[in-house]
Amino acid sequence: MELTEIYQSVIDGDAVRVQAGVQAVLSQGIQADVILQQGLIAAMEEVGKRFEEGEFFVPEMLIAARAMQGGLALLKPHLIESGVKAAGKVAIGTIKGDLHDIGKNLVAMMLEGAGFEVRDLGVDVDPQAFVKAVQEGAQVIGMSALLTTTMSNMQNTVKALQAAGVRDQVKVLIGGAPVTDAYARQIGADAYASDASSAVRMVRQLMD
Ligand code: B1M
Repeated sequence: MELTEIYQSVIDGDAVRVQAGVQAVLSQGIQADVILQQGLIAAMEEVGKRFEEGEFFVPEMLIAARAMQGGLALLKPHLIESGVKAAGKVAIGTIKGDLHDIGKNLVAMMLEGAGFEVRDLGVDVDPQAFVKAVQEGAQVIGMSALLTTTMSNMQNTVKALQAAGVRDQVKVLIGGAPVTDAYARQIGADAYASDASSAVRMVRQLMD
């Protein structure tokens, strides 16, 4: 088994083959961070590229992300053991009043695939839970909203971050179908991403 086969299996969304591949190369003595970078992360970059080019759609991206997560689960204990640092810490959630989580999960999976440590706060997330995540070390807050009726809770969260005195310790990224770049600027967020793949690009920029 070779790293290129893991790479291809992630793109194909073949979770069984990804896990078999990761196990095989680990037993060949290949280091976990090499498998992560050259197998899983490289493949998710390609998946993101194909999505942006209109070759892949949401189902293909979800299936690839799940296959990647299967491989990542096997690598995690080895990565922790070898002290490989995550690219950064992101806390993500769907805002208060909103239960839609498919897009948020996709963004979370793509961020994990890009090497970030992702804390998923779930759905219907209270502004104070985002504040707590920052106090516990999140460098980027990701908020997702699908409903126009409750998207104002994004602004309430930004205000809660300000009130708690942690706004300057964290970058805020927002997204979701009714959200726009102009809205991000209006409510004092740092960035907007229209899809999961550009969310990864934005988080990389925000961390720089
Ligand atoms: Co609801 N729903 N829904 N729904 N639902 C919408 C959003 C709606 C547009 C349908 C419609 O009327 N045409 C409408 C909202 C209208 C509006 O606000 N103007 C709506 C409504 C009204 C409702 C209810 C109020 C219905 C009711 O009960 N009367 C109710 C609300 C419940 C609540 O949240 N409190 C409700 C419930 C539900 C279900 C539970 C049945 C289900 C959700 C299941 C789940 O998520 N686990 C559901 C679904 C599936 C939808 C639609 C059909 C699909 C949403 C979806 O998953 N899209 C949706 C209609 C639609 O969008 N066409 C609809 C796929 C997903 C991959 O895309 O989430 O946009 P999306 O994520 C994208 C980008 O937006 C971006 O990246 C993702 C990947 O490319 N992105 C980010 C998302 N978050 C991001 C965060 C980022 C960056 C990018 O940074 C942090």
